[in-house]
Amino acid sequence: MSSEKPTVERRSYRKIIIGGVVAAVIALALIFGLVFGLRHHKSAGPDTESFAEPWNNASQFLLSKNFTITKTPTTRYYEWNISQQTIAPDGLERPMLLVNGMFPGPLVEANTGDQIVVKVTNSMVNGTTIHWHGMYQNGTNWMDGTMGVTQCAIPPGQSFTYNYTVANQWGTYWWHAHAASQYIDGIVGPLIIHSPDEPYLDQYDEDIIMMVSDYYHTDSGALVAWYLSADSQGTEPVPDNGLINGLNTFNCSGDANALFPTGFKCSDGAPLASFDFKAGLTYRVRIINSGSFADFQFSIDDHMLTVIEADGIDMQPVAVQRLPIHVAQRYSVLVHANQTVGNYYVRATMNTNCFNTPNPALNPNVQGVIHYEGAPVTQDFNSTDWTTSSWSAICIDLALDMLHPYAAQAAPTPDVSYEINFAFETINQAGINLAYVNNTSWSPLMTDATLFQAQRGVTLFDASQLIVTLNSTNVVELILNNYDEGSHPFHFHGHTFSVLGWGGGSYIPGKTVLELDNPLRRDTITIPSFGWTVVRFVNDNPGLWTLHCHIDWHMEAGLLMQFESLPEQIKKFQIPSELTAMCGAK
Ligand SMILES: *[C@@H]1O[C@H](CO)[C@@H](O)[C@H](O)[C@H]1NC(C)=O
Ligand SMILES: *[C@@H]1O[C@H](CO)[C@@H](O)[C@H](O)[C@H]1NC(C)=O
Ligand SMILES: *[C@@H]1O[C@H](CO)[C@@H](O)[C@H](O)[C@H]1NC(C)=O
Ligand SMILES: *[C@@H]1O[C@H](CO)[C@@H](O)[C@H](O)[C@H]1NC(C)=O
Ligand SMILES: *[C@@H]1O[C@H](CO)[C@@H](O)[C@H](O)[C@H]1NC(C)=O
Ligand SMILES: *[C@@H]1O[C@H](CO)[C@@H](O)[C@H](O)[C@H]1NC(C)=O
Ligand SMILES: *[C@@H]1O[C@H](CO)[C@@H](O)[C@H](O)[C@H]1NC(C)=O
Ligand SMILES: *[C@@H]1O[C@H](CO)[C@@H](O)[C@H](O)[C@H]1NC(C)=O
Ligand SMILES: *[C@@H]1O[C@H](CO)[C@@H](O)[C@H](O)[C@H]1NC(C)=O
Ligand SMILES: *[C@@H]1O[C@H](CO)[C@@H](O)[C@H](O)[C@H]1NC(C)=O
Ligand SMILES: *[C@@H]1O[C@H](CO)[C@@H](O)[C@H](O)[C@H]1NC(C)=O
Ligand SMILES: *[C@@H]1O[C@H](CO)[C@@H](O)[C@H](O)[C@H]1NC(C)=O
Ligand SMILES: [Cu+2]
Repeated sequence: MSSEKPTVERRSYRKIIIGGVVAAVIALALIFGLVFGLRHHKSAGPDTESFAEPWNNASQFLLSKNFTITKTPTTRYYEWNISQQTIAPDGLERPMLLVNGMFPGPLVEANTGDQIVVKVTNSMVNGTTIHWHGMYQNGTNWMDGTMGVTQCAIPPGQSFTYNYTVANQWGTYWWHAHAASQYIDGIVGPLIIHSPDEPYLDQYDEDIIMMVSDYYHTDSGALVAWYLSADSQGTEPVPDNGLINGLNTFNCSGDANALFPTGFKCSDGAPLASFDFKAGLTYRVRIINSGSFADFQFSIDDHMLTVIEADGIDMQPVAVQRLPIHVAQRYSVLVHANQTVGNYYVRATMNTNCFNTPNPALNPNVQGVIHYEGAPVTQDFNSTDWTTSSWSAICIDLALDMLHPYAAQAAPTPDVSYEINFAFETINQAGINLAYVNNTSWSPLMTDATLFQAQRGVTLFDASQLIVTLNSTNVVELILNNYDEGSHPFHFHGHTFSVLGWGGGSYIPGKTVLELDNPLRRDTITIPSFGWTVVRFVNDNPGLWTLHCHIDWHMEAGLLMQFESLPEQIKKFQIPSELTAMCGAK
């Protein structure tokens, strides 16, 4: 490869042309309003004790001490019904796509070795799938839940039962729809795996989840239609708000100035997520970025965060004041409740520098509340942000040399190395901006899955599918080159990869210094703006695995490729007939 990047046209700031689209969205909003009979949202006010809404199960984010962490396997059985319902996470009522009427959706909690069985009934108008983000699915690739890759969508009115065993992993994961842009509309939830082998089990008293995400008031289908039209000129939809565990407040007068005004019914003063702390205890806080676009900087006023886990891999402890967390990444941090009894803000601040345009409705400073036992119950208090650590103006991960896995492993030596280049280009006459991985812009197969094709022995896939076939169990190196001005959080299904290095500019093989002794391992890594990232993985998990940007708008624009791992083993898969039958169903 060359040591210099070719010149790429920058996606400069572009003024958004919304005109007709806004009108269309408002019309859509009115239709939703009429059809789904918006109810009046009663603001719960500042009282932290009464913030539970019927659709928000706050208790599931406080992991129960009654859960037995054991090596004796069991089956965890769940029944889910996904439907469209109108709720108001931040006070503004909008139709969302919800599992069992809950937002965020139900917690899945299990031990390593357990079987997870989830019967999913699709009561929506569109087909859907559920992906278990970070699960290896070793030997059950067809349970990965990736539409057009490992299955066809579960048709409206039908059910499908996901059924897989968790092996060789524990930690903080999540699940989400992996069909079109549906997860943006609410189909997300936490997935926590425990094990008696976890190294930090005896170092905390309580275990809690904080899901942080960006949030849109407009149905994602309408936003995708705009994004993939010439009107957007490649500018991603910018969120209207952000949420912690599905909650935040919104200044309703902002809706009129939003990039996409909704006109929906709205109440000011919706409550923030609140967490009760007891002085002297230590909390494991599991932070999950379940959003679709924004990179956050996470902090808790006056409380240090000791990072102990990244994407399911235990880390050697490292203390930070602020933690950058990009889309689909997870961290566990230990927090000592050792400050004066009082109230403290949790801050999840969106890095708006990484948006191409402002959204006047957006307050990027998303907050939650840490309420110490004995302090007044209020959401109106003064605690101040850290002043001793600076803010990263660019969207990048924690420096690589800060994160070292607890179970040290040297980087595996590669048998094969692939260069993979990606960029956004406006190439077609319609002026639509699409994403290309080595010149292929992905779009999902709608009536087949590449896994099923591989099983049938297909070797020449559709031109919309960039698939690298890996015939043998060996170590694969990927040199990922980002020819775009944005940074992109890339997720690899079915694996954790070792991250040997990343940076701006070009990677020069043999010259750029890589971390080989005990590199970071995780499943989602941010590839910097006009930069590179080198990862390696062991190709020992048969199936069709996607490697894609987890900014959902970018995946919709085609920023996805696949690996066909061990095709001879794929041919021997016993794929349940219920799964293949869904490809024909209408
Ligand atoms: C709320 O979460 C808890 C803990 O996961 C669970 O036991 C309970 O069934 C949930 N309630 C609802 C209404 O989903
Ligand atoms: C946990 O177990 C205790 C004792 O068995 C019981 O009293 C309590 O209700 C349980 N808590 C939950 C959340 O199930
Ligand atoms: C799923 O939810 C929808 C909407 O609430 C309801 O009409 C339907 O009966 C539910 N189906 C099942 C199988 O529970
Ligand atoms: C997947 O399973 C194969 C065969 O049992 C095993 O050799 C391999 O180590 C497993 N990989 C992972 C990531 O668990
Ligand atoms: C899940 O799969 C296992 C085999 O891996 C099977 O024994 C079990 O019956 C399945 N459970 C359901 C509910 O489908
Ligand atoms: C159904 O899918 C279409 C096409 O992707 C999309 O425009 C629409 O918004 C979706 N409807 C719902 C309710 O999600
Ligand atoms: C909401 O925004 C309006 C317009 O910017 C402003 O006048 C008002 O003070 C804000 N309300 C609150 C509660 O912040
Ligand atoms: C509180 O704990 C943190 C470690 O999490 C430590 O750095 C800090 O010094 C402690 N502060 C007090 C007041 O004990
Ligand atoms: C917070 O500080 C402001 C400005 O110093 C003050 O007006 C306000 O009363 C304080 N609020 C509380 C709850 O202490
Ligand atoms: C991607 O393109 C580069 C440059 O042409 C080439 O060297 C590389 O082999 C391609 N990678 C794949 C996976 O096809
Ligand atoms: C992509 O296509 C362009 C134009 O056809 C060509 O110049 C370039 O080399 C291709 N890049 C890759 C990585 O294949
Ligand atoms: C993988 O195996 C197939 C079938 O034997 C062969 O056609 C192909 O060239 C092999 N690919 C590589 C990269 O070795
Ligand atoms: Cu991206």
